[in-house]
Amino acid sequence: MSPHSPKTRRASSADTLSRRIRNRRAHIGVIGLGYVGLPLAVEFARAGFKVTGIDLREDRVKQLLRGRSYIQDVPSSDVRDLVRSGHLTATTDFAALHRADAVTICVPTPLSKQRDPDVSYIVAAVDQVKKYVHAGQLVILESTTYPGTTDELILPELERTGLKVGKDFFLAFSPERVDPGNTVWQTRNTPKVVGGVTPACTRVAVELYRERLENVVPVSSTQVAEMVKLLENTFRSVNIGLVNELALMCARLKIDVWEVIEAAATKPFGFMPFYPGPGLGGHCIPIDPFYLSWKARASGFEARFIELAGYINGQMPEHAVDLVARALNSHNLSVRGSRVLVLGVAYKAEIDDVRESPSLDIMKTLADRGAKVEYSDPFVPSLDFFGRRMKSTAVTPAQLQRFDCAVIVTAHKAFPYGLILRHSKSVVDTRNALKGKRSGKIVRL
Ligand code: SAJ
Repeated sequence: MSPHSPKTRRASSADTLSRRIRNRRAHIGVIGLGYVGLPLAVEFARAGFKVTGIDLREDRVKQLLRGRSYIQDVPSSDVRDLVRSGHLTATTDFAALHRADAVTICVPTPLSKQRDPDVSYIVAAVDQVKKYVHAGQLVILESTTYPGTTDELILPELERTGLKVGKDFFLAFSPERVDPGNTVWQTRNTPKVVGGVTPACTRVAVELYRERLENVVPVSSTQVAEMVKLLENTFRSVNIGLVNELALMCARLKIDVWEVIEAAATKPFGFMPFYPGPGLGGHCIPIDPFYLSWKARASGFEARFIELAGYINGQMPEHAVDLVARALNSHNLSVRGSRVLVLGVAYKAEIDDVRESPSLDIMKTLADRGAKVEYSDPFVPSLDFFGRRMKSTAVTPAQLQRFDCAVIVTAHKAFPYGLILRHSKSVVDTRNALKGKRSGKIVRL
């Protein structure tokens, strides 16, 4: 084969990049330093790569350069050591991508007000990437999005530079699988699915991740990789919707749904327990499935499970408020004028993130119906609640006695549940946190 044939030239870009990856000479850019991007940047830096994190938020960049982490799962000591050693740096300037051999995009993918995918953060990131994309560079999108985003939205923009994918630059999708607060499964040991636009794209992306991550799973295309993530999160949303509907059924049938699920979970095969709750929080499960149903609708298909699960899960905060109303009514009180303490505002236990938290919906509905609402959350000392600065109320006997009802919305381990039951007039338990406790004060979901 002549040294100048296209095959040789094509291999030279991929081989050059592979070599730079193998000898850790590759410089990695990570766009978006949130709960996905920062752990990823730290892992690549720990592997010995020079990593430049890029974020629009100057406060985050400054904190990182001072060796401080703002992500619960990333210790500040790690950031400090990696910044000191020169393996990790951060900037708001995208020009840093000029020297990047690999760029990962880890930006938010929320829903618009019309509940359609909002890919504006991806578009803004790609507008920057395409200024600096060069021969031998690998670009990977990690943000959860609808199947087709990488090939339909990113690829054309990057090829508009005249560079050819799979020959000059390489493009892949690899879904993030971060479970905030999970101390067992973290970025390094969670299997990583990767799909490239071309086989060469898949190969170099797999090689990069394999330098640090324990288990990298190549798939045949970016669409497959995009769809894998949406299946994972739709699976959760639909199953949570199923048990939430079961909870509403069991309430009418006077059956303890928690006992039903606990007994069903003894089945050693073919069953996976999910638990009812006051609603779905976080920036993934309540949102990602609607990226899939939007894409399905665009191709003339109605994703009914997704829509139905979204409807049922969306009803749960209102159901929790109805339970509070029932608890108050049993003391001849109405919601209007009653004092209610919401226990837990993070969207799930043991974390500090309040995004899309059902607690906020519950607090808003209670306040709209005239209740005087306070909250307590050991992970959230203060909260900006519809323009009102709120502080977490301490859970003490004296404080509990100030309220007509306490509602457990996020069951942090740190809550003193015995004390809460003893000193509250009534307790609504939406998380089975008072499992096994018998008291006329308790109203259970
Ligand atoms: N929830 C229930 N019942 C359940 C499980 C969860 O009501 O049985 C609620 C939670 O309280 C929370 C919401 O659903 O409000 C989301 O819970 P989650 O456990 O899915 O938490 P996330 O969104 O932080 O993490 C998920 C990952 N979780 C797990 O795999 C356990 C995973 O789906 C994704 O890797 C990640 O989001 C993501 O980024 O997509």
